[in-house]
Amino acid sequence: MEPTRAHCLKSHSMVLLVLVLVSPALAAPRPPHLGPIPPQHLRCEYLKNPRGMDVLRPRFAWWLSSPRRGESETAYQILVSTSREALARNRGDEWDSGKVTSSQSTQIVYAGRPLESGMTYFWKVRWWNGEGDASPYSEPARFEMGLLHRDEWHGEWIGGANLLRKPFALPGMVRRARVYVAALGYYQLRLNGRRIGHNVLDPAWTTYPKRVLYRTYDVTHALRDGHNVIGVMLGGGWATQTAGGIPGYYTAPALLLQMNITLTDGREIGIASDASWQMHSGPILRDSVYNGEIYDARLEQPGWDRPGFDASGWQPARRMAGSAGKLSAEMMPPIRVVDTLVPRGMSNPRPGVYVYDFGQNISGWARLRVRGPRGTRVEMRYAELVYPDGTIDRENLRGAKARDVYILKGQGLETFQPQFTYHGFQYVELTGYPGTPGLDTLRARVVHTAVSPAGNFVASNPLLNQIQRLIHWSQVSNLMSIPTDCDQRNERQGWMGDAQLSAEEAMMNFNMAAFYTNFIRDIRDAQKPNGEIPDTVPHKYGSYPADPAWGTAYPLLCWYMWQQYGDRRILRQNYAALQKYESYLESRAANNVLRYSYYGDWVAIAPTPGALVSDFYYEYDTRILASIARVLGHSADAETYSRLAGEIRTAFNGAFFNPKTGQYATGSQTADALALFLHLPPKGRGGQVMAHLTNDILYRHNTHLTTGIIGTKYLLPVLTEYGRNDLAYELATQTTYPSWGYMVRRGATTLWELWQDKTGPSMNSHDHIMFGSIGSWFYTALGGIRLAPGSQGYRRIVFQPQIVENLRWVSATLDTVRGVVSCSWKHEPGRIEIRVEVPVNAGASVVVPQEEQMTRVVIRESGRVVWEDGHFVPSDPGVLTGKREGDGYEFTVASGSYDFQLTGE
Ligand code: RAM
Repeated sequence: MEPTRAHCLKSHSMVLLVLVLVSPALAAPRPPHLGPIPPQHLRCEYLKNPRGMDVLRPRFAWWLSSPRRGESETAYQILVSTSREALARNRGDEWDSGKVTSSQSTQIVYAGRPLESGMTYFWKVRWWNGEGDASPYSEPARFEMGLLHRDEWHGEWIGGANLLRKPFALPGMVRRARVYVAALGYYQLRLNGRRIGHNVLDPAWTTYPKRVLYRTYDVTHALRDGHNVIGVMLGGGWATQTAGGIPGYYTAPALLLQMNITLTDGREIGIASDASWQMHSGPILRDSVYNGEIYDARLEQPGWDRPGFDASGWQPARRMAGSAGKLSAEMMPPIRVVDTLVPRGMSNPRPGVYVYDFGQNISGWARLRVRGPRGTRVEMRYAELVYPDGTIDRENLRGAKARDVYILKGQGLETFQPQFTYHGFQYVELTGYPGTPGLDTLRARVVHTAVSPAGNFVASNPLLNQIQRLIHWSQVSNLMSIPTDCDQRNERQGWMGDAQLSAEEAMMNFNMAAFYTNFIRDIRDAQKPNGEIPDTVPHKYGSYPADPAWGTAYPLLCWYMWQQYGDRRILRQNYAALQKYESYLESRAANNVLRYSYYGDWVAIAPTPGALVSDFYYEYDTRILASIARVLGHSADAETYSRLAGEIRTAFNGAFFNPKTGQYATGSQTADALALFLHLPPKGRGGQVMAHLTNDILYRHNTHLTTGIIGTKYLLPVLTEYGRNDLAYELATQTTYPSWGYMVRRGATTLWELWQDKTGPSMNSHDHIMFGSIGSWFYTALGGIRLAPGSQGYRRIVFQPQIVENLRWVSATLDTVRGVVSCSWKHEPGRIEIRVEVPVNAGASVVVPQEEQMTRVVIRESGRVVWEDGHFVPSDPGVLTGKREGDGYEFTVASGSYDFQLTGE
């Protein structure tokens, strides 16, 4: 029984006894209790309990947490078994790593018996801390393999119609059943009248002729002894969509399906797609990513996906050529309906025309509720904007029809939502509605790849929070199995420039590891034998070879995967292809200058030569490749690439630096900022370039930026790095054109493609993520969370918040591969507080800045003095060292939470 207050008051001696028992200070030292790692902190290939993997040596990861400071992992043990029971008895019959002396808690490569197709594996892990205490084992987690060999797929590609069905009988009860589904286009899977899974717009868009992804579903409980029916609805998706003038890969969608069933008596039964399936055209008259869906409910086939249905009007399914490409497991979060929005208002600008405002620009579709006579045609048209008279403005959708049509069957309340399209919109226009619609007639369904949030940034200036919100929404609405440029017009492509510029922001705000792992493979799939990669992946729009500022997505995404997640494997897997890409760039350079360019500093206000932008990335890519070579231990290559990078640097300065004026090329902010970002200016000239840059911002442009998407990514980080964070902050919080604040003031809920609001119709998306690159600066500069130089995966962190005069506080948190990393600060005259959190197995330095005229500085950490009279005061557990550093004080700390307080006069 816990001692209660009444007990304790009984007598003095009793109080003492209780104190001795409960006070850690007085009690004899006991080994700390290490709890088991909670199941939500276990990952396999970046996923929680993944189903259907085809990585033969998957990687495990776990996050450790401990209330104690300076906690570290010194060893771990992983057990993997095919049986939960064996695992419960601590038997790792597939793999017992034994006690491995290591401080690694991520990227631990499976090294057990070969993993087999379709098998489920259970695993658990325990760890030892610095004192040698072992934690209990975690709860078991699981992972399941997909079909590892092509010959395990017994079916054929079939299609010919929107609806496909296969009745079959099972001679017994089911112990276990899995369905593996691949499609060219989109599918919805049904079994015995029930929808299977929650994925929509599946599978991911890939270069289908090269690779098609499949998903794995557990359908054990959807099957029954006796008659069963599989039903599949097919949509064209990207398989049939004409885009950028290039026709779809195929003229019709196709399905490849394999169902593997084990009965309770051990019998194995396989069902696969083939010409014995039945097909019917069904109610979807037309579906297209850009143009929406036309659905005639009168053509529904009630009961088609259940046993007992009369399929006499159906035809045998058609065999399709399908794809000869590789079948790979889809190992990233699926696209899902992640939220449902209620309209904020409804207006009736013209007779019979109703316009719903959902208050937020999103990707997805509307859900309609309607009652009315059979054959009534209701149309929903989507828009990001409205005209002053309240009608929808669709000029910026270009050729996309972006509408869904529902034709009523006339049977009471009917609900409809499209399945094989999506739209980018804030407004929906409803016409043809029988009667007067109400607010509850429409809901907006928010649809995108269901990545989980990983970061949080809040500050005392509401404008920053509004910008953060715009970034969040623009980012998610542009995750549709690939990173897209926009979600509304007839484009929605995997533009690599947009992808590379937003990747760091995305990795801070969301868990992107699995998503980018897939996209990087897509890039590799798109590479030509001479090393070229395209502007868009999968390639539809733009050119082969990519503009170098777009192609750089390949090396940069790989490198960010290493920095953010410590993923060495991705570097290894792509190294040869990256080298080929580098050789391609070399072949296009003359005298070490790479000049070819199509877009340059895209959508800039002040011009910068495209050649400068391309050559900047040539240097950057070469340098990154040298770093990758170093990580992989290819030291000769590292030497070669470093040398080449040096030569490019010299040539860059020769080509673009003006030693008289101390500016690069046109002297645009982008030109100067790019050079400064890579420290390219000749020795001793950096200050002059920086002065030219800040003058341009302050005096020529009245504290405004003039950068396009390329310059914007680097401008603020450069200002911060070179000591002008105050100016970076002014740009970040500017509210007049051009600025993020201007977008906010004009009512934006997602970021625009252009700094200008409504300009010409052709290039005027109101949901592009490119300018969202500022999001990483929020975390690294204002939030102050940075990787220590040379570190990866948040093993060593530098907390160096940039304390801005007009900002009272900031709070930034990242869920990293190692656990939670956070930094929050607040300041008032004479006082600065910084709280940080460092995960187990990590270490950090905390730079506590000082206000300019402060004297007699005292710094406390959790109330204990750590700096006084100009000296570090050791005593505080966890705070290891302290020294003066620049304008501040730098402390090194071990893992744990710290609360620094600087006071001064
Ligand atoms: C536009 C895209 C994209 C950009 C390219 C160059 O069409 O929307 O944002 O990367 O052009």
